[in-house]
Amino acid sequence: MIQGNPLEIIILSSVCRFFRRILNSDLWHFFKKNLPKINSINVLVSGEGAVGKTSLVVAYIEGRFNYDYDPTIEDRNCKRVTHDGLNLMVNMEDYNGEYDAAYFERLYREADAVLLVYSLIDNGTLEAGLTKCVLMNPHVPIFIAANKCDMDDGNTTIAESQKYADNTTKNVQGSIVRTSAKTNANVEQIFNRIVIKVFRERMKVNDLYKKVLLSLSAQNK
Ligand SMILES: Nc1nc2c(ncn2[C@@H]2O[C@H](COP(=O)(O)OP(=O)(O)O)[C@@H](O)[C@H]2O)c(=O)[nH]1
Ligand SMILES: [Mg+2]
Repeated sequence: MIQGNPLEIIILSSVCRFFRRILNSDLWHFFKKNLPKINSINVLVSGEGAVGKTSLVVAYIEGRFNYDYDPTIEDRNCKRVTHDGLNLMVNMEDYNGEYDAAYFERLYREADAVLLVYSLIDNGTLEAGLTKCVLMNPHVPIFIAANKCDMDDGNTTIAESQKYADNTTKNVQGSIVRTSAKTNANVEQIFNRIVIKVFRERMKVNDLYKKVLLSLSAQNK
């Protein structure tokens, strides 16, 4: 039997009910999931060894070509960008294929998009990279960079590769982009496509989300 002033009990139980309703609401779940990364996106840069993943990330962040071959251990790299008046942070996880399955799974779970890199001058790197990627069953968009285009004299047709990729998974976004970390060709463009796609999807989910982002961007100016 609860002792106390009936008015206090009524107020207390109303307050409890109010909080329970908030905790069960869709909006609460949406923010709980997205608040920690409200203005950032995680791009998993995936692909076979030596196709140019690290070089593309360095070219995107620093605008320079990474001449020293440096097998990646684990690199989390970030770049600030503005899109549609919003200040955003792009986190790139540069994946080295030697990690165990659990680690690979975590990277895929945390990713908002995958940038699958293959080398135009290394046959089989698209098939091998995409097969591993699809095995993880990612529910996120996959963008494909055909890298080292400075070395193929512009001769390699990517029509076959595109057909192969589209037949392998429906998550492939648009057309394969020919890139070169060495000449910086299309590097900014492919990351921009990823940013735009991920944020458009998020904006669709909730209008309030955009308002929060806009106010965060205004504060950070
Ligand atoms: N010519 C040329 N070489 C590249 C390009 N991207 C990477 N490389 C070279 O390819 C090798 C592997 O690059 P790296 O970024 O370490 O590959 P990762 O293992 O996929 O991270 C290095 O010697 C790079 O200098 C590119 O676009 N053009
Ligand atoms: Mg690397």
